Amino acid sequence: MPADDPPGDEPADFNAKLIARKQEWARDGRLLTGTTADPARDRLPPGQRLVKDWPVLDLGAQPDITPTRFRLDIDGAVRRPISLRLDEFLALPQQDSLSDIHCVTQWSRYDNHWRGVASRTLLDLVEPRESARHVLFHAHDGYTTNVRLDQFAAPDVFLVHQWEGHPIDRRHGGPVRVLIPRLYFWKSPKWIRRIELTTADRPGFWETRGYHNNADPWAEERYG
Ligand SMILES: Nc1nc2c(c(=O)[nH]1)N[C@H]1C(S)=C(S)[C@@H](COP(=O)(O)O)O[C@H]1N2
Ligand SMILES: [Mo]
Repeated sequence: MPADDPPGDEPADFNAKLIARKQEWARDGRLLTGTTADPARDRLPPGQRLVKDWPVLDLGAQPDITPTRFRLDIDGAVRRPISLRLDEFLALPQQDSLSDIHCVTQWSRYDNHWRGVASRTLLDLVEPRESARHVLFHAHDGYTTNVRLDQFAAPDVFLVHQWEGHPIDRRHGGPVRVLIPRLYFWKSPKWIRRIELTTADRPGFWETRGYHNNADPWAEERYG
């Protein structure tokens, strides 16, 4: 652990060794195959291998978000900011979805069954301003990650609370995490706390540590 408090938004309680190793990977361009693939034809992105289990990866804090502690704020460049309790979130229209996971550390997992609220449903509630172009996600462990608003608004993007018919457990970001299946999985924050719509792009935790801002697995946008 660093001697000084981490600045600003950064996690107070994180795995410094893991972060240093992943930053080294980015510096060295580890795992790059130098090829690209067509998502319409190639289900498995370049340089990925399939796993059957579901690995756990995070900064090491794994906060315990009880229903009492749960809050989901969606604010920033919106006309109607909202702040939802867990019961209010669960009372929104729910959808089932099926998608694959692609993690930048090279594992992919096919056919995950999810249940949750579509990003579209949430965006319709908050009414983004015309100036809104980007999204910055803030999680309970201090983690942040950024995507473009059109990437968040895609029809396969959900805030999920069930995986394979069961509540998502704490290690995987329960009670509620974001799911953006067509980007590397670091763009899918666990223990989501706040979704901030912005006019300017603000890079998140890994994006400021050598990881690609866009993170398309088929273009192998691992680092950059
Ligand atoms: N809040 C939060 N979300 C996070 C992370 C994190 O450290 N904190 N790690 C990201 C990374 S790097 C990955 S690969 C995935 C891993 O999710 P999993 O542990 O459910 O497989 O979560 C992403 N979302
Ligand atoms: Mo990751």
